[in-house]
Amino acid sequence: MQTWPLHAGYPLEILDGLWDFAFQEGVLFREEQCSKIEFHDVTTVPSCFDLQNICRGLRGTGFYRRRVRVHKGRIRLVCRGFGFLLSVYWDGRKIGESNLTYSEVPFDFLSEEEGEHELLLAVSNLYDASAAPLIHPFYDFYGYGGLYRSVELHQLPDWSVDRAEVRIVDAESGKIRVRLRLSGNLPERCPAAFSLDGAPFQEQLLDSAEPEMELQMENRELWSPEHPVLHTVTVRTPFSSVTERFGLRTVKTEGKKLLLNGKEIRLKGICRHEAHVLFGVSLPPSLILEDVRLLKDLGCNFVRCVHYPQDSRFLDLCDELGLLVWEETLGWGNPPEHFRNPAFAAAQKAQAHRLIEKSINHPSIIIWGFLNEGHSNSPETDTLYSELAEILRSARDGRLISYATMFPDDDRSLALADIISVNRYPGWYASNPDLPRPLKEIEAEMDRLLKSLAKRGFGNRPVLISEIGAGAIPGWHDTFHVHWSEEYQADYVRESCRVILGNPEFLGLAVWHFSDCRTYASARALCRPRSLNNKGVLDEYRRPKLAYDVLKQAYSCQK
Ligand code: ADA
Repeated sequence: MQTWPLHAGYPLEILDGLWDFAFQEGVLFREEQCSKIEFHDVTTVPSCFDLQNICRGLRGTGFYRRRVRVHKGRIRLVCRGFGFLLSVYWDGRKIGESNLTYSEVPFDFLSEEEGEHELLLAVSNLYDASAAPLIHPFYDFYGYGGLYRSVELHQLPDWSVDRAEVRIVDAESGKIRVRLRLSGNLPERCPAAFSLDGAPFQEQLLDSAEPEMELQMENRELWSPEHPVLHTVTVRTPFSSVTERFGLRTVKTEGKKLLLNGKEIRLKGICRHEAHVLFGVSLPPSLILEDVRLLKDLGCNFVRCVHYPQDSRFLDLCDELGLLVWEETLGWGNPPEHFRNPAFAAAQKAQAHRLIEKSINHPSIIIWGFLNEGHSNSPETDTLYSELAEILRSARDGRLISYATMFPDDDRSLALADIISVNRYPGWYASNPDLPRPLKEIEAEMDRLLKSLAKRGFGNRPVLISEIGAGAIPGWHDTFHVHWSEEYQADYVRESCRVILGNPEFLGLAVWHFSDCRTYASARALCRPRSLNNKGVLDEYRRPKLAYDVLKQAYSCQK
């Protein structure tokens, strides 16, 4: 399915559909395997191979093969999302590899001949800290293998305009700066024409080393969750054109407040893994749309996209239907030893750059995050935390930087964050499980947290509770409202909203979690029944638990 931006002027094929497929268990892909593979199966792209009969739940390498017909010249293959380690072969020749699990990655190369060619993609879902350092088996979400999202084949002209990145210079007056990303054999001066919101094209001659232009919008309507007004800019060059969609809006903090278009806004949010038990992390478009509708129905104005870069189709819909978004790099509870691994740091930084490139024009994204619950109280994490904050901040695009910490009392990097985001589960992972009223822990912990942050000098920063929640087994009811009952979860969500939204010291919250989703049974047998993280207000098939209506009620009462 096509997402923004739209490309024109050259052939672009989306290679979704049936591909030849073979799977080798337990084997991390090696070059010499390539020619010896026998293909007896087929699979669909996109999908997770380890959800399919042939290799369900297994770890190894999946080989995808198909033939494509192309011109002689520049080719770009775009893989919009895969896990974990991808190698790309063209007529048996390696053209690239990537370990940026969940990122959108382009591979540029030359086709020497016009005609049919063999494309082979090898994708491994084996855990390997040096080859695929971003993902680890202790993460609390299932690591699926495969080509999760579409693969695209761009037959590029001699030179092309690939992206037009829009920076808002002044939202009120409608002044924007458009920076082009060009590729190929560029002339020194690029003739270009641009059109805003479909108006007649205007010509410009650009310096290809600095292809930037400042433009003035006629229609200056602002984007907001209530009025998600979107604009377009089309940039035409002699052989290609690109149309980007964007919104005019400002986001900044003022003391403890978040201002959207100059007005204070509080965040009523939820965390969402892009996952479903039947589809893994390869969601069909109808389900993505349904998820966005459910988020709107809940009364959310904010979604924290956990814990990796998300499908552009979801982000497109957040732009269109008006949801504020937090998007982050892949990470989960990473300990100091990961920070000592240069491959981990390099992949994190590369993924942050990819995040910017992919998502730069989404007005819905207001926060860029990284490294969920990394061990940010350890000195060994300092460097990478500041490097990631710097990369994301350098995009200078009116977004805020944050990361979810679980060490608010001794976190070393809080000064880097525009918004202090804390994950907390008082009364669920109760400090005193014998307490007859564990829900009381919520208010006590929130008060304690604010005091502790103030004591550490962060009393004047916005504070977001980036996770809070309780598990419930769908359909399990209990008159005592004990842990795991739908009743306890509903009480928990009600109390969390009362305490957090009722206290203006908090910017808001993102309830953990949208829907139940798969994690590992083995390591977490005692706290992850059904092998799912059961803290969804919806179950794994998007059926509401009691907490759904409670949350909806809490969010609809709060302006
Ligand atoms: C953490 C983590 C989540 C999830 C949650 C839980 O805060 O960030 O991914 O694991 O805990 O359910 O305990």
